[in-house]
Amino acid sequence: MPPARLPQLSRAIRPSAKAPVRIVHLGLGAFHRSHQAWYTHHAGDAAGWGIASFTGRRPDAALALAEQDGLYTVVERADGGDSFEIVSSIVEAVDGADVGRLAALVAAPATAVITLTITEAAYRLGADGSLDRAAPDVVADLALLASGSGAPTTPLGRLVFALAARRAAAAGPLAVVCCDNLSSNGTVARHAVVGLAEAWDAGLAAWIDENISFVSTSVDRITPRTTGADLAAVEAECGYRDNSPVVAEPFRNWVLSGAFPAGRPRWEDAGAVFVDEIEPYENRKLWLLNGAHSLLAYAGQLRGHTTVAEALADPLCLQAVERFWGEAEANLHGADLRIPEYRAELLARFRNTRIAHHLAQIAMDGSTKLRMRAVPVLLAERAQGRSGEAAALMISAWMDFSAAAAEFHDPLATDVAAANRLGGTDRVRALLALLNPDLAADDAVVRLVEDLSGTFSGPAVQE
Ligand code: CS2
Repeated sequence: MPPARLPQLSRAIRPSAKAPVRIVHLGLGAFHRSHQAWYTHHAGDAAGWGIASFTGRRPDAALALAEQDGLYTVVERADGGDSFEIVSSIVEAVDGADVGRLAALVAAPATAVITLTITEAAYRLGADGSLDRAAPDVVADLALLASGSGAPTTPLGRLVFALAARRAAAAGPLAVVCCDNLSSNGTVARHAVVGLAEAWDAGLAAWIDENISFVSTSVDRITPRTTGADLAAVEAECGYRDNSPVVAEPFRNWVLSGAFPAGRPRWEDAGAVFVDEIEPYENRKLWLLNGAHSLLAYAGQLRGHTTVAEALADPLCLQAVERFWGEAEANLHGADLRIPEYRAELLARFRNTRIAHHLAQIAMDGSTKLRMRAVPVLLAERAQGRSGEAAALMISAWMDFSAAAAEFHDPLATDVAAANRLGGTDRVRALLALLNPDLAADDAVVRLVEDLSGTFSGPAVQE
């Protein structure tokens, strides 16, 4: 007999009716399910907080989840073994292209929170940190919004469209909670959303500014892409077929800062922390965890490694990470940051060989990520009269990788390819300009980055 599928199981595990939709999410992917949906499932008042989760570019994840009534298994993968749990906070899984449904839900007075995991690149920030109104998809969405002749296709275009519906319905304020790995992510989201709205309808932009609270958060849970073997493991252990399980490490962290004018779930019951000042926590996570990830992604692949754990076992990569952490730490200020413990914990998390976290996945969208992970540390080091060599090495590894990789996914891939054709110092300067114009104008930085080229490849490597 084939194993029972999750829809059959759903009747047994949902104690009563589904929770009402009070949260709308954009970016239905593995991380959303291992993080925000997990926290919502574990909130003390979870019965009152259902999530309607929308996909980004493709409908697939929504279709698979909808077939299972929104239910899925979280496989918590520790060094010592797996544990399995069914999460039921997603009550509606929707194709992101269904902008009508998005607008209806955002316009509903019961909706109190909109969470976002739309990727760092989706905020369409230029190297100066403001919305790039010339980006082709931003231009296309603005044309669609202005003519009213079709639905926007970018996550922010869809969000602005849906907020216009909330304004028209006079449904009142709510909170937008940015869960992407950007510093001051609430402020970034506000600038991007208001910037887009302004280019369409100044009245809407003013309404958003007054009524929408943009909450900043630091989110953390390593969640590699689910594989066929993970589906088989769930089936073998749990006795049912789940076509959308998600695998994550046991560690999780969520720090939030900002107002929730229409309420929120009791995420603190699940371990979320609410703070007044988020920047030190954000930078600790972005620089130490994500910074090391990006460094390993480029250095590790140049050295022939595939996963984070493999790269970290290479002394040259480990040394580069430790040095970068040294520079980052010198610029992290704040009480209770417990940096030595945090670093030790990170090494243990990265060394969890049961989590196959692929470097190729982390390497994507490097131009956007490095602006958050390497550039601030390098600028801070330079401002204090130091070289910033370890942060410069991350940038140099990214450049080497961009020239060598068979596949290079990046919103600026065309500009990166054009810069790579220049060669020599011009190439380094042009690539740096894509990350930060000030760095590109600093001859000492350009020289340093150029000199570091080749560190992770060829015989010139010094250990
Ligand atoms: C990673 C993150 O892909 C990446 O860029 O650095 O997804 C990282 O795994 C998460 O932020 C961990 O919380």
